[in-house]
Amino acid sequence: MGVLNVTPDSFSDGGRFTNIDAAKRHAERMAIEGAAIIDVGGESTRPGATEVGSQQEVDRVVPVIEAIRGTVDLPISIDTSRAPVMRAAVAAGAAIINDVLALQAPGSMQTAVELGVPVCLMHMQGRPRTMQERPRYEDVTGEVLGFLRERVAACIGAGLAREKIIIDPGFGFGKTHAHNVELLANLRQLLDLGLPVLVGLSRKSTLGELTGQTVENRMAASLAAAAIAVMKGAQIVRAHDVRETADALRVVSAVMEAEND
Ligand code: YH5
Repeated sequence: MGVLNVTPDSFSDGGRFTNIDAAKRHAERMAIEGAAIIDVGGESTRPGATEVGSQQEVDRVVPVIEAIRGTVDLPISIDTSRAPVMRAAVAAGAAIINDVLALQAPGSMQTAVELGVPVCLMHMQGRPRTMQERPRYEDVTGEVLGFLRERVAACIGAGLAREKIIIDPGFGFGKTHAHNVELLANLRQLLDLGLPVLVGLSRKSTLGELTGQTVENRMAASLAAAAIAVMKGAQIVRAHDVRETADALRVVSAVMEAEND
């Protein structure tokens, strides 16, 4: 899954066109480099990020989805928690909902059920603005697994087919660096739910903490983390550096396929 961040638009039509065109070219590049899904996001979920309105989020993502739908032959996921954005994005051509709030926002569960597309349910402790203040767990992996089990049950209860659910432990979302490392080490526990696991570790601050590298110099750390996650059973890897991640995961896949019994 290649990350396509839709940056805030400039006010001029010229600036807007340039942003949409740049996003389109980036999506095309990720497709060539081996992405299987393009993840379009119009609101920053980074710690401390300020929220934009739903309409503003729609205005950012819809033109980009429309622009890439024709030219890139890959499923597009929409990284959003808001029902109106889910509706507009799916109407524009998105085929997957990627929700860091696991369909807990008002109206989002019903909307996802109605839209009938696959959904990624992610774990987060707290909410983006404050989630990194003092994350606390008795047993991080057990608590993440318990939360995801409850959300999966709630979604199935609301009418979403089990076959349409993907789960994600939410690295960096209300977790200390130690929590993130523990969660990655114990990722196999999430396979208990019998659903595909998606991970997003690319460039995240735990990798900065482990290596001392700035965000633009975390590729090697991100590739190591992606390889570990897939060896522990992850099926989808959300990544910024698609070509390098695809190469790293080709090596992992070959070794996994060669393992005896
Ligand atoms: C995720 O894990 N993450 S947005 C902080 C960084 C670097 C990267 C510099 N959306 C996930 O990528 N969706 C995001 O520090 C996601 N899983 C799913 N399903 C955060 C991000 C990032 C944040």
